[in-house]
Amino acid sequence: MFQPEWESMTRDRLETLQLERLNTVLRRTYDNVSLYRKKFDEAGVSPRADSLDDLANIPFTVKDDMRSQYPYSMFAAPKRDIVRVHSSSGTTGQMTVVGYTRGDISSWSDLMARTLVSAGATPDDVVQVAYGYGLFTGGLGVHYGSERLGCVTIPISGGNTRRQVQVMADFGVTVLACTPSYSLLIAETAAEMGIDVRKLPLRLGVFGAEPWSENMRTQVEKHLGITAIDIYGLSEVLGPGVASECGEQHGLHVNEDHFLIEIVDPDSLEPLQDGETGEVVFTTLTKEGIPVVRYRTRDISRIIPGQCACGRTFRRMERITGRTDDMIIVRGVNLFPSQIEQALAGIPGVAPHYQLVLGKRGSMDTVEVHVEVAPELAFDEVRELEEIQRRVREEIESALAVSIGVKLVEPRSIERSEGKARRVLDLRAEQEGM
Ligand code: DLL
Repeated sequence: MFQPEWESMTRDRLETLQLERLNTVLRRTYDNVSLYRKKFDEAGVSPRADSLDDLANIPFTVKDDMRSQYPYSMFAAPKRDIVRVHSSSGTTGQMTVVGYTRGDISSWSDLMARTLVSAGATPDDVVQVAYGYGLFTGGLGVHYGSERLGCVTIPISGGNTRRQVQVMADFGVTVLACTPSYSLLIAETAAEMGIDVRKLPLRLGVFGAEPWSENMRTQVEKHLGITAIDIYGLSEVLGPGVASECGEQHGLHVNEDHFLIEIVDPDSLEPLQDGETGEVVFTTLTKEGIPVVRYRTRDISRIIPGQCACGRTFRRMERITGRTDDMIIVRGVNLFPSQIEQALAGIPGVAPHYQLVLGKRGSMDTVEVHVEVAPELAFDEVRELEEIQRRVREEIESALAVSIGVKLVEPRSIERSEGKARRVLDLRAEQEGM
């Protein structure tokens, strides 16, 4: 399923294909979705591109556009052609619905098979799909790709972590698919059950759906004894299968035959060059049910310049550092939870479990990092704890140029997640006026 005829295309051929597909999508959205027709007309642009550069004149699409069209008005295919819906996982506000035609499900399955292959999976693998099944795209997305590749596919979904461990051990699981934070909970639970995951046949993890740092990867690889691969996607654009790492573990190849990627300045919205960091914007090139044009993801990344050693020519997106809406501003300094995670790297005595707690003192916003101490450390070793606390504070200050309160908390006291971890706990509304 490595498809060199697609994945290793020359830039010229790829751009010719992209332009052809882009024109089909522009026409399709203009003709079938009133929101796009209105946006294009108001901006005075025709649904036609003579070159890929013309994309820069086309209006963006944002989450609120999708919300305003809830549930079905963004669909570009008649309802009788839609065979599946999913929904975005946003925790606040109106949810958004995305629809897939039979053709969409087929290309999604192919893209997910491609994702698994580039991660290093083969039809001989046994894949435990511990992403949630349901409206979330993770479970069914990976499931269809795994079946398409021909793996033994275990649709266990998220949760019931002891059973995850049992199944992993009994069924000879070789590939685990879940969020990176959940993989650590599975490893912790296995240890409690007296099972050493590192001694099991498990060899590969396909992890995504939440931001994670290089440090977290090191922890996951160490605790599970596997290679951990980063996979990325979002429901508005497809679900998983938009971009993923190859064995080089150096950037996520964007499936550029199906998606156009742009990086734009989040303030001016001007397109940025390869190498420059900004907001990721996608245009789908093959979706039928719900094509999107210049969708602003709010994810922050950059294109890594240059070719990958694996032979794929699709450009690589650097791991997502955070989302514009997860960004915290502390005394004028912008920071993302994943930067804190990275700063905790290599400090002995702390576990990779942390949370940023936002509060209020009077009218002042406060922020404090809660970090778990490693289980092997005695929590009553006051001197040692003080020393760790000092180091954490110093590391954060030197990496991020801002000083933040640090509180060490007991092992396992930070809430574990079976899906996306909650890295920011916002208590400001509760503490208002305290
Ligand atoms: O999380 C799709 C997915 C499922 C991706 C399984 C990978 C694996 P949503 O629920 O719509 O879709 O959330 C999309 O999650 O905009 C990012 O902010 C974040 N995200 C997804 N993958 C990664 C990743 C799925 N590898 C939102 N690294 C996106 C960092 C990620 N953030």
